[in-house]
Amino acid sequence: MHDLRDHTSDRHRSVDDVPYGGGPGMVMKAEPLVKAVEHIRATRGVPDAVILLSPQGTRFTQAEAARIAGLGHVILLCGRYEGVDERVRDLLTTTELSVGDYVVSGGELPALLVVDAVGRLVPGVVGDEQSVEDESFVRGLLDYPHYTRPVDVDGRRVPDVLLSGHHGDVRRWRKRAALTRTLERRPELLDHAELDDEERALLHGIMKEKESHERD
Ligand code: 21W
Repeated sequence: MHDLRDHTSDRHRSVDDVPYGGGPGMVMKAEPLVKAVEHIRATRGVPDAVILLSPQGTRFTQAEAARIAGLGHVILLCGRYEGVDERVRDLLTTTELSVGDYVVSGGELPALLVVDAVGRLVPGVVGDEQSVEDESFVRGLLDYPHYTRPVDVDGRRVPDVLLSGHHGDVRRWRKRAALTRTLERRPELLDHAELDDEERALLHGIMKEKESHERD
């Protein structure tokens, strides 16, 4: 973490100023960010990416997390106020990322999301590597429902198939449940999901069944 105020030269250690052309709010000054990145280059070497967190960025996705996880040295720049001086983009930034279409007060929490999502892709950070591989968004589907003991919670029972011990049936049930959920909640994900032959067949069946329900 680098405090931008350590890279200011005025008495008030200002990191923001009024916008040229007028208007509400304050703008992050360019020089503290430029000097902070210069300090990091001098002490830590040339970064592989300088990422500006901003509402104007392209969407941060699992694919982008995987790309960043393959880099060695990454700087995340966080803004506050109305935005950062445009020359920070021109001079420093290699990538501009948004975490979604909602407003937060600054880039710090978005940066922590990036750190968390990227960090867990670094070998050794998550104990169980398999769980990272299988993950819903890696394959482009929502996850299937999970259950643990006890079998009955307020009369809601665990589906029998999960107690059956038939591993093939369990696998198919989970695939079907993941596809059903994705179709119901996030159908746009299916446009890009990597489905195997069995999943394609299951999805076909689910959609057929849905059609027949819609008719009656
Ligand atoms: C929020 C700065 C809103 C400026 C049009 C013109 C980083 C963020 C941020 C922030 C405004 C991210 C306006 C998703 C986010 C971030 C602070 C603009 C009004 N509209 N991902 N002026 N959402 N946000 N204010 O807010 O720095 S990544």
